[in-house]
Amino acid sequence: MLKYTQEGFVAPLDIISKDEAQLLREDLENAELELADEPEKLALLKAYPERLLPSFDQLIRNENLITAASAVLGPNLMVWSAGLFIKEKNSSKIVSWHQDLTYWGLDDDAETTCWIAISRAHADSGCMKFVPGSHKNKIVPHKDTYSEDNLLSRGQEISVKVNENDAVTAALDAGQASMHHGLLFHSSGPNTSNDRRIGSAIRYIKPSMKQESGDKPIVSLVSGKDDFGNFKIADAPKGWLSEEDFELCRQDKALKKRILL
Ligand SMILES: O=C(O)CCC(=O)C(=O)O
Repeated sequence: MLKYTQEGFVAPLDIISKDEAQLLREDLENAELELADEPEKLALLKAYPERLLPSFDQLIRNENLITAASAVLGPNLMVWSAGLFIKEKNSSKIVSWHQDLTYWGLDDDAETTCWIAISRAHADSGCMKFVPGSHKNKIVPHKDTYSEDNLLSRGQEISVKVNENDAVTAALDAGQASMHHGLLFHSSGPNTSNDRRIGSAIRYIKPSMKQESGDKPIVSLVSGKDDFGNFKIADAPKGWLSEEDFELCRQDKALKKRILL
């Protein structure tokens, strides 16, 4: 993991086959269809696929992902979030330059994101771009742009100069992942292709991390053990889109709304 230490990311990592990624996509798209008339539940599905679909619960526990995340964080791993970043075909949606750990209210940087492509994510479909070595910065100033085309909730953006020429494009085929440090400068452009770009951003943390507010959001314990009790460990989903799991997600969303910066 020398490259990760020096540059703050690695890509691409082969995680699952294209066929397995296609099965996940079908499961997700069936769920989207099922919830087409229920926007509140659809939003929860996008924020919490691993809580609502057993197939995504299996994904966050995938051996290849655990091996990659363990190489930087050690054997004990929790998943703090696995939200979906979806750019519809021919969409102008982007993600502005940002550092993930700016907003999450976590007390340390023992976190890594494995972003797994459920469909192809190349430059034309708006894959991520990383500035190598930028994770060696502390958190730099960000501003809220509230730009409509931004997939981030408030259009958060780094307000110091980011040199685009230094950026590296992380193209991924379906089933591949990138892994990036929580302080790395990263962004992504529009999807000019004729297919949806779907990715799950799986945030692995060490159990020693905690929310600065002292609150305990729900997490999945996916490897090893928790000796700290800083988070509420949730069970695997009760079923496919179960009401009980929706309720758990609702409660967690309300908590995070209060504690995220
Ligand atoms: O999906 C994207 O384009 C951006 C995702 C991202 O910023 C992240 O996973 O931290």
